[in-house]
Amino acid sequence: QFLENVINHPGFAAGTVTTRFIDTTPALLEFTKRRDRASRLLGFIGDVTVNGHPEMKGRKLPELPFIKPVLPKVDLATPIPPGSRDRLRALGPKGFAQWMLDSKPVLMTDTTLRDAHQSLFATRMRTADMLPIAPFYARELPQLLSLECWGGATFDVAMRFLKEDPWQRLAQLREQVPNILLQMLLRGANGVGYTSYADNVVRFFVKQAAASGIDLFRVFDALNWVENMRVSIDAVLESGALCEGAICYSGDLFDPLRPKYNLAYYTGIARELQKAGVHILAIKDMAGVCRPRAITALVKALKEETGLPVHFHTHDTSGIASASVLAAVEAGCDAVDGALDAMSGLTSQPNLSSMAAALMHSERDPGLSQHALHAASTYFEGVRRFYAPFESDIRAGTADVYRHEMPGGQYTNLREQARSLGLEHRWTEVSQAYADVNRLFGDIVKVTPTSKVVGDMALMMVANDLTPADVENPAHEISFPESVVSLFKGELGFPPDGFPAALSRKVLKLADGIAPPAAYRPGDALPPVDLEAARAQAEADAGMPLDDCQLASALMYPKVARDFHQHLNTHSDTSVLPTPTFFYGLRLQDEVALEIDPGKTLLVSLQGIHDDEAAGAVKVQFELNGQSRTVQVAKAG
Ligand code: 3PY
Ligand code: ZN
Repeated sequence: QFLENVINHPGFAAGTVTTRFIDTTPALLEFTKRRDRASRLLGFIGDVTVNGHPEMKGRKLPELPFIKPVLPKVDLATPIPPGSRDRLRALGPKGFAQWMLDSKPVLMTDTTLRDAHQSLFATRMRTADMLPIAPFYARELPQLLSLECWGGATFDVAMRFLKEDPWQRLAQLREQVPNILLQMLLRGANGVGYTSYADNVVRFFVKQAAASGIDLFRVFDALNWVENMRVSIDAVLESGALCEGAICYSGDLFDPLRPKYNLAYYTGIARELQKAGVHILAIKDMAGVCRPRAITALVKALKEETGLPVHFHTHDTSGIASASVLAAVEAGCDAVDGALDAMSGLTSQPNLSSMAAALMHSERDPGLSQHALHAASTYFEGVRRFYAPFESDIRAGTADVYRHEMPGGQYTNLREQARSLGLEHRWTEVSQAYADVNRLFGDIVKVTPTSKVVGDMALMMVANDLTPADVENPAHEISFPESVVSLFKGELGFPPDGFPAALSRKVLKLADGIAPPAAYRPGDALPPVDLEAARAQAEADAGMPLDDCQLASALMYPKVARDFHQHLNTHSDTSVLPTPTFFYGLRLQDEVALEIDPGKTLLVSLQGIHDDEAAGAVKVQFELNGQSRTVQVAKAG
């Protein structure tokens, strides 16, 4: 085909070609490239069809075929109404914050595209399931404050497990939703990772995220240490985006036996965040333990103390989180988070649509269309079925969350970790160990990445049948997980009262008389990364040139990014596959349309599967755009 292309090219026929003809005439290679991409995709589909998706190993597969999610009709020719993003553009971040304060209707953030699936099915929602509904959001739900759709665990999971580019997801959502603020969760100095990054890496990441479409950054620190948030806050402010400084809620405001997390603790952090220049304060109740009475007091105190708008985020693990959200609204909270019906409840956010309905005809009515919310939720009801194997087997809210205080966003991930270690049947012990570890560590804020450390330790204790007394006993030798050693070294920062000295000594194996490390900011101990040298290394690893966004991925997750880029090289961009095809392959006569480039579609159907015993392989026969194509797939294990 390549030779044919050369011979048929008018330049070749006219004898005007030079030695640079091939370089300057990329169309010659087009067929080869296209055929290549199609073959690689067929190879991937064939492999999943024959061997199953590696991510599905050991999971209970759903019944196939799926009922197609019902996508609400939207006329793409309808003009997109102005929304919060247009307001941000008109008013600037400070003016926008003032508008939030002035707004009578409560503002609502929909977390369906980030925290809801992170908390319900281990962050596995693929871009292919987000994009179809995006134009509907833009046209039918423009009253939303924001769509939380990026950051947190989505960045890592997109590349590591879904084999898709988080930056591409952001760009595509941005294109489809130009009018509503796109919001991300940023873990301060931990970026979207589980460790501290050099200051210039954090700044570089924020710059790319803002340039790629994030309007509202919710920034937190896993130990509520504002000093450790400054670099990221400054970077957000410099980008011109909205900066929401989050205070992580822990414990119980009114528990007299646990005075550490009292009102003064929270108002102190709020004052520091205000001084740091944030436009909005968030109360981030990552575990869903903020009771109605506590949120009422907290909202009032933070608003009184700072005069900043307050945005409340919680999880419904207890089953009664909406009571706290409605109490927050009643207390004057400016904005609240929820998820669409089908993606709400349990470890996810409380039900946005029901809370909006509860507020109807009050002066704080958010003004969202119930009809539109329902239609969008119906779509996600269908989408959620694709991910059934990733869901944990919880059916009801539980007051147990007040005991273990596990973040909703961590719950399904920790269960996943337990499963992979063969400990799922001992989940009750794991959750008790989680609570025990928190006490041993000095009752710390537990949110990514500190929550992961607590989780690692809890799993280790259950796996090795260790009691809290064993852990505390200086004579009982324990091999602590690496993440625990790193935490006690201060590599994620320090709680205001430090870590318990005796356990620090044991974890860090300090000789008598040697003091545990004094508080320091991890960023101060990390030299700046030479970005161009890092790019050269990452490009060599990936075997392709990387733009600034891809470099930011490699800086956050060198190995995950390398593996992902290698997946692209081997299979091409598998994010174009519909989710049932990606995870479950095709069944005989199934046909799918894959848009590999705008306007370029491959029609693929499965025609036959034939065992080739002698070769230990399977021949998978497809029809590709009307032509028969066979790929040979090696049989796994
Ligand atoms: C994350 O950091 O991913 C969280 O969701 C924390 O709550
Ligand atoms: Zn959350």
